[in-house]
Amino acid sequence: MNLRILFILLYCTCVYGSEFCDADQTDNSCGSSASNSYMIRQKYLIYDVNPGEGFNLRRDVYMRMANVVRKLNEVDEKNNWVLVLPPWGPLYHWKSRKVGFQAQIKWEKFFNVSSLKRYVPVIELEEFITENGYKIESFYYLQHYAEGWTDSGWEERYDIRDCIEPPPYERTRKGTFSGWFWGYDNMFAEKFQCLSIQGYSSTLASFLKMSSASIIMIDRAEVILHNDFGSVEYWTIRRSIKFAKKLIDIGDSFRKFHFNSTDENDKIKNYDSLNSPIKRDSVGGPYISVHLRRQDFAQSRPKDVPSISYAAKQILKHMKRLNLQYAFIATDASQSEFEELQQYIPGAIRFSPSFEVLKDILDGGVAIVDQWICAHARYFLGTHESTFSFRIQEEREILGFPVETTFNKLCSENQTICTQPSKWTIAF
Ligand SMILES: Nc1nc2c(ncn2[C@@H]2O[C@H](COP(=O)(O)OP(=O)(O)OP(=O)(O)O)[C@@H](O)[C@H]2O)c(=O)[nH]1
Ligand SMILES: [Mg+2]
Repeated sequence: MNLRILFILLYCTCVYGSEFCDADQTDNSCGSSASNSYMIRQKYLIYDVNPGEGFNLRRDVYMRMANVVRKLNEVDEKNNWVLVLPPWGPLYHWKSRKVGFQAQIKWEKFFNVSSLKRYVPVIELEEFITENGYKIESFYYLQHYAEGWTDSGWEERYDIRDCIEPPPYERTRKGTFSGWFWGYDNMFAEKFQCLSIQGYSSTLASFLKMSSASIIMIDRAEVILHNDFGSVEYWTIRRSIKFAKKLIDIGDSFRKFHFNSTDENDKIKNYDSLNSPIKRDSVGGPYISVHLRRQDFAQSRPKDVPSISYAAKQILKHMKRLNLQYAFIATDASQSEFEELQQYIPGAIRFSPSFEVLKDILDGGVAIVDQWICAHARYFLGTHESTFSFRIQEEREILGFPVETTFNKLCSENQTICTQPSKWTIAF
């Protein structure tokens, strides 16, 4: 063994414990005994996000994690990495109590899982448990650095560190770690560490590549940044996130019934490819769509979110200019707020599912149907910096709408300057 390898092995043992290997190590002494040069081992990355984050930011974190697994599969020839999809719920905004407790929901309820697999291997947590049981070998709780940036500013780095805040996981009497695993009480981690990290999907991939564990979980995955926001890769991942067919069908029926809007009538393209260029010649249905974010968002950002009457004034102005009779309103507004809006705009319509439909598609499904209908309109107006609005803008990009019909927002009467949203377009 030459000195360099000896040094690296000592380094790995000291810094990470014996579970880590030198990334370049080629013999089989590191890792599970099952691993040898003829066998590709299955490795799993499970992840979770800060419990306070909403549905739409979580979808963005999925993209960052999908990219981690994609990168691992590109560089790690010995293992086949699979991303485990964390079940949905409970989420703060999913308040329809009458449909029961909205938790442990599979991705297939909202998304087309076969389409996700076009970018990266994924498996639902429930199926993962059926196949592999409840044990997580290594758990990393992501955090920033206690001391902040270094003298040279922000730089890419990672280190196992003491936890800055007490994490919501506890050592059990058996020496394992328990915590909130989406309500799966039997789940546990054998090893638990806090990982300070500043970096991108690739940074996390470099760290994970060195682990010999087969089942790894990270929490607070939102700490990781996109490698290249808005790049070709970004849009390839984004385009693999298609909605569940049932939700698309509900959205399409609504469009047809209320606006006689079909892809054919409205010259809307559905690009199947994940990376083909976009033509931007879709026309969209004969209605304006608006994402009118209320509730917590309106309360916490009174300077950015208009009153109902001021929102109505702006919507009407655009309807007149575009010669449109109908306004589809996606909103979390109360019924009384919506009725107030309808007094100003008689052509305002929202999607209100029957109890049977709501029970089936849940609050997450209603949000997706709202986004789908907004995405197919002739013109879209969003709410300032709402992640819900951003997801609609992306959907419209994928459908090939002209940029000027998408990146628009409602202004608040409390703003002196109302800058329109950044144009995060598919450009390649
Ligand atoms: N059905 C429906 N639900 C909505 C609408 N707007 C907000 N919501 C609900 O509120 C949640 C919004 O939360 P986020 O996904 O965090 O988006 P955001 O709060 O607008 O944006 P950020 O907090 O900046 O991330 C959604 O997931 C929905 O549950 C809407 O137009 N229609
Ligand atoms: Mg939110």
